[in-house]
Amino acid sequence: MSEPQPVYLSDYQAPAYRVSHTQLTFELDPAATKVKARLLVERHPERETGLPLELDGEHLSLKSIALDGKPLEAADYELTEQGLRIPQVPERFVLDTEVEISPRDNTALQGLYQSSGIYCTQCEAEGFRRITFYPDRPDVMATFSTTLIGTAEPVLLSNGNPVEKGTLDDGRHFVTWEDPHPKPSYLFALVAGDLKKVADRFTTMHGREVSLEIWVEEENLDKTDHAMASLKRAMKWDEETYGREYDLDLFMIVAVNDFNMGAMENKGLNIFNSAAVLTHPKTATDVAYQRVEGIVAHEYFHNWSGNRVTCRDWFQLSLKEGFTVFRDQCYSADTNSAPVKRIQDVSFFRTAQFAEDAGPTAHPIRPDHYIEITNFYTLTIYEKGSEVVRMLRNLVGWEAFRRGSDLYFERFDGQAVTIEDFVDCMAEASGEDLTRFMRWYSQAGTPEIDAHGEYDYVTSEYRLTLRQRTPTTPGQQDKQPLHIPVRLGLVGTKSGRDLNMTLGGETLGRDAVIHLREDEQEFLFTDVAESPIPSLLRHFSAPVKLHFPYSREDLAFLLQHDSDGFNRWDAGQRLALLALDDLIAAHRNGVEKVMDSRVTDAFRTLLTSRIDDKAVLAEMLTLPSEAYIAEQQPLVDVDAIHAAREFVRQSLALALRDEFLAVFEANQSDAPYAPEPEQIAQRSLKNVALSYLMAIEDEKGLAFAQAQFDADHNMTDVRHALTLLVHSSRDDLASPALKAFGETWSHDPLVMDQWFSLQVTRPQEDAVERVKFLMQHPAFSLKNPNKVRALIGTFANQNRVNFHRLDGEGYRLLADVVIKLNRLNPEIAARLITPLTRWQRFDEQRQALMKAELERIKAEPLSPNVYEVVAKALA
Ligand code: 0A1
Ligand code: ZN
Repeated sequence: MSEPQPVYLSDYQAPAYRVSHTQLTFELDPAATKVKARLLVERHPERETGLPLELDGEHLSLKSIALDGKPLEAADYELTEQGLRIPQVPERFVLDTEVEISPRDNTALQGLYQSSGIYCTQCEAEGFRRITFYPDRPDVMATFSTTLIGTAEPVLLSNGNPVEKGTLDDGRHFVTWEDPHPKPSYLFALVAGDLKKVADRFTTMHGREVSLEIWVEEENLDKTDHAMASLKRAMKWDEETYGREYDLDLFMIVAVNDFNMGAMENKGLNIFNSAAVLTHPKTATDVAYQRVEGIVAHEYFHNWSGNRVTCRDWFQLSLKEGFTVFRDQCYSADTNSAPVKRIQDVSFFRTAQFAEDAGPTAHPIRPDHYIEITNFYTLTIYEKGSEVVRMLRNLVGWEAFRRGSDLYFERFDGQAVTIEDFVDCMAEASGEDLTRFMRWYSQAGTPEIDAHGEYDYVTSEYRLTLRQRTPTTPGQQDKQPLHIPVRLGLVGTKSGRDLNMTLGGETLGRDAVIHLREDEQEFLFTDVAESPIPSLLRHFSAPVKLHFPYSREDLAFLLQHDSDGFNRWDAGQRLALLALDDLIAAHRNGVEKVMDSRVTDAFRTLLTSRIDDKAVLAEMLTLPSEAYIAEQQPLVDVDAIHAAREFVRQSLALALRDEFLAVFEANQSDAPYAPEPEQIAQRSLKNVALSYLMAIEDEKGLAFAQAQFDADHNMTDVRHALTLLVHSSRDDLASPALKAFGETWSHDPLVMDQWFSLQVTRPQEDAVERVKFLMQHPAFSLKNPNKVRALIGTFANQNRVNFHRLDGEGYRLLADVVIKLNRLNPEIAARLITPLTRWQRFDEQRQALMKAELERIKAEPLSPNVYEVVAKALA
């Protein structure tokens, strides 16, 4: 294979031809599906006449082709690996093609494929070209009419509304669907197979009735309630919050077992990874319930932010994804505990997105080139994109933001647009100058702010200096200063209250935002009544790293007194990190580890003071993860980090055993399971307490864990108890529990995913061997992305001590899987490599081992997906 070539944003041109209407007919067959396409094509008004027609097409076998009804001769067109080219076409014409494809053999899960016998499609980003010859780019928008012909299958679904159905002379069934909304090919979908539906209704803000349907395999009919309830809440929320109403008579969700991502927003026919729809108290954890709610909302919200207004090209991906993630985060915050949602989102973001931004695949929210677009469905495009939209909302204020959003949807309805178009609407609606703000979209890397402050007792002035720098990233040496909104308060060291802030004669109040726009700025607060400790970057007001020389006493103080719940939590995290730093150093130097009593005292206060929000308390009692601790270290020492964190957990458990016991006992409940915020909070607090007790394998803790497993009340509790047993040294308890669980749930793939994950996160030394052993399990399959993620992905990303084993076996295992998957499913293979791409962060010995595995992968004949990631990692 020749080296794959990048595509550049700067090369963008409007398409030479556009398609006004697309008519498709599918004769479904596992190995030989016939696809007939009739395209109504016309020259793009902005492009010159006489250009050739170029259609994308991959893995298609062309059976016939005709232009305006006349079959084309072989000399009239050219077929290549990438598609079909007709050098001479009229200004307007009808193109008919017929191709054959094999859904059964499609293991890449892009285009038309089969999942557990069900036909389904995934067309974003460039999957439609595996279905028929087409200008497969988002700025070509057409109305679609689709006829599905199936042998025995009565369920034949596509976008829009069903307009005709019946039986053909040969006994086959057909259904014709019409989608009146012009859409790009990536939003096309079809589903056919033995599925059952759960139906409901929604009345829109203007009184229109919409049928809601969730289609699943029969055995999952009892697992759709939560997704349906979430969908209705999301529809209502989008009307109330953004004034967005649904625009078809029918909205369908389909659950499939084999899916590369979480879900897909195809117009009127969202296709979901079954893991992102199905829930039942006995099979899904609280985390899964919340994930389902968020993803159902996310896909639904795309109907406007993505479908009605779409992206001009794939460089604009964050236009729809950043905005839609922001919308789903706000929705989840409104329906659950807002402070906890923010803590969890930020905690994940700072661990995973910061690592991406600091690694060899770092890219701006709007990249300027790519080899394979599926590699760009990243935390940067999605989550950092959302943080930037959040900053916009905060900069202009909610009301102007809403006006800007209305303007955006009105002005660009039915069009394919750019990130500038979106930001321009916000600037227009608010009157703000957002020119410098746009740099957030083009500059990669996480900005760092070095802050320091000085209080002058004589003048009562507080001088805060902020300096920003963005580290260089691959291909981007020079960084410009960004516009960084810093939300802050000055907490009085005497009163423990937020002090009034006056800046340049202007009263800001007790909680305000200051704007850092230059490399360095000084903020002089006057009339500061007492010496303050600054509480900076409240609510994580910008996606940056903030350095401030807080003492441990400062942090303990903020943990108690900060009026901002988010920063109170963050003060606790910073305090724990400082203690962990010392312990990591002690471990490396072979010195005895000593627990910092300030951390123990802070935890004691938390455990004994009355905090109303139990979910926030549970977060505060949770130490930073090993991955997040690693993020803070100049060089990652996985063993020292693990040892230090375990030492802190055990020291806390020993010192506060009775307090943890009391919290555990006070929060047990046998109320019927409900995925409601109060219950979820109570369970998480109880389970955090149990984790501490199990860190020292306390007798009572062990008994509680066993009893919680045996009680079999709900999956959250069962899974947590089982995980604690399996991660303990008590194989006598763990083995029978694991066996019983595996047997009970062998029929349920989503529960088996959890069974795999909790075993391969075991800290014990045999983890690599266990992964290999489980790969032979009948429930495992390399062809199923959920299984690969549950077993291999979880191991490589969450079992840090074992993945980074010094004999290199963890790395070798991952590389072996990547090499196999490269042929089966390049998209999943490319994603799986991530932990190996972070080799620069480790010691020389591990660096060498990791690079050797990357080189071994690189020597294979590679898909563009894997090639792009490996080439960047080794550049
Ligand atoms: N647009 C979907 C995510 C998605 C992207 C690519 C896919 O296949 C390659 C599948 C789904 C979303 O944001 O939910
Ligand atoms: Zn999305």
